[in-house]
Order: sequence, then C-alpha cells, then structure tokens
Amino acid sequence: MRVLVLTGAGISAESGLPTFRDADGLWEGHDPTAVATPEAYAADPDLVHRFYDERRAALARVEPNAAHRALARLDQHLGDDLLVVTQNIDDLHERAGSRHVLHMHGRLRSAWCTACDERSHWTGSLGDRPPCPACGRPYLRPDVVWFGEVPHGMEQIERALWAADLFVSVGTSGVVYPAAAFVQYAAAQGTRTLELNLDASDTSDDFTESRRGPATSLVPAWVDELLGG
Ligand code: BJW
Repeated sequence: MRVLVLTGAGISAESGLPTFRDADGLWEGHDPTAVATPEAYAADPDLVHRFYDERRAALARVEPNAAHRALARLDQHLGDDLLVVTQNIDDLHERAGSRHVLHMHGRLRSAWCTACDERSHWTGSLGDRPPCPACGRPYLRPDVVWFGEVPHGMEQIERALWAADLFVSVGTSGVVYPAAAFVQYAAAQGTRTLELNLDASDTSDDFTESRRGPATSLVPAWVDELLGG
C-alpha cells in the first residue's frame, strides 16, 4: 500500500510549537501569516529575522511527540511506499526517525543566500547578518516558502499523490494552497482520503473520513490500525 501523509502545524502543537491560526496565534502582536511574506521581509527584515531566529531557537528546546514517532514507525514498515509531505519547517519528523520527508515550505535549520543561491545548514541567528559560508556576503534569509513563492518538490508530490492508495492529512487547517488542494486531487482519482485534526478544517467535507482529536492520540491509533489490519 502506498501512502501519502500531509502534515501541518497541528502535528507539532503538542511538542510546544504554536500553530499559525489557532486562538493564541499572535507573535509580538503580529499575525504570523503577515510576517511570513516577501513584502514583510522587504519592509522590515529585522522583524522577520527575529520571528525566525526565535522559532529556530525554540526548536532546540522541543522534542518530537507521539504523532511524529508513530509516523516514523510507519516509515519503518512501508519504506519507499510512504511519503510524508510536511508544511512544517521544524525537523521533528526527522528527529523522530522518519526518512521519507519532503518539506514543501522549506526548513528552519537552513539558510538561503540570495546572492549566490547556496543553501547552508543553520542553527544560529540570521538577524545579525552573518556572512554566507559559500560566498561570504551577508545576504542569508530563512530558507522558507512565503506567500507568492513556489513550494518545494511539487513534481515529486504530484507523482506521489497520483500513485497513492491512501491520502492522510494531519493537523492542517486546509487554508493554504497548493497543499489545501491535495485532498481534491486525490479524491478525483478515487483515492481514499482520511483527515486527522483537532477541529473541522476548511477541507473536512472533501475527505472520505474525518476524525477529530489531538494528533498524539489519533495518529498512533491510525498507524496501529493500518499495521494491524
Ligand atoms: C491540531 C492540534 C493537535 C491544532 N492535533 N490538530 C486565492 C485562492 C487560492 C490560493 C491563493 C489565493 N491567493 C493566493 C493564493 C496562494 C497562496 C494561498 O494559499 N493563500 C491563501 C491564504 C488564500 N499560496 C501560496 O502563495 C503558496 N505558493 C503558491 O501557491 O505558489 C504557486 C504555485 C503552486 C504550485 C506550483 C507552482 C506554483 C505558498 C504558500 C506558503 C505558505 N507559507 C507559510 C509560512 C512558511 C514558513 C513558516 O513556517 O513561517 O506556511 S504560511 C503558514 O501556513 C505556513 C504553514 O505551513 C501554512 C499552513 O498552516 P497549517 O499548517 O495548516 O497551520 P494552521 O495554524 O493554519 O492550522 C493548524 C491546524 O491544526 C488547525 O486546523 C488546528 O485545528 C489543528 N490542530 N492543534 C491535531 N494537537
């Protein structure tokens, strides 16, 4: 069985990382989705760097939870037949042991040089404008996908969606495209689709089945069900 799992901020919430659109979602009084734009970066790069520097620092203080670990267990069983496409820029899937992960919105622990186009592993701050390890110039930005930019790996995702026997969405509001359209794409091919989310999402009605609850309960139970049956 080939499975594609799409994850969003909800899967990391119980590790202590805030989501974008839940009730307590403000950062320093700003809507985080308004900070995550090329326009915000052009207007106030210090503010945007601070947002990502704080999140990068927070990543060092959190651990994968039972939902990340359950997907890593599924990865052990399915190998190349599983692809986890995450909208998250944290590395909690990898730290839990998942090997087949695609970060469609980029990665927090990566810096992208807008001068030479190199990407460098990065765990520190970018706000103090450090030099690019490749070209030495101070033009590193967070290696993440903002609104209006093209998500990573779209061809690989389309192939995996086309090949999947099951599409599962975990902890995402279904507001942001193209990820929000994956369920319609899968459903149009007759693929079974399952949503695991705390609340109803914008796309809940498009799924074959929708289960409500915290990811740390729903995901391990679903993985047990899949591997047991
Ligand atoms: C739990 C839980 C628990 C809580 N257990 N669940 C008009 C119509 C259609 C599209 C557009 C339009 N105008 C513009 C667009 C395109 C635009 C878009 O979608 N805009 C919409 C807002 C309308 N999209 C883009 O611009 C994208 N690019 C693009 O389309 O390029 C064109 C192209 C596509 C394909 C091929 C070629 C070209 C880029 C989108 C980039 C999004 N970037 C961000 C920031 C990334 C960096 C960062 O992290 O800072 O990505 S924004 C933000 O939203 C982030 C997230 O990945 C993304 C999705 O959020 P997510 O994960 O769903 O989080 P929340 O907070 O929304 O939801 C959490 C959910 O979890 C909730 O449902 C809770 O209930 C649940 N939950 N606790 C289980 N414990």
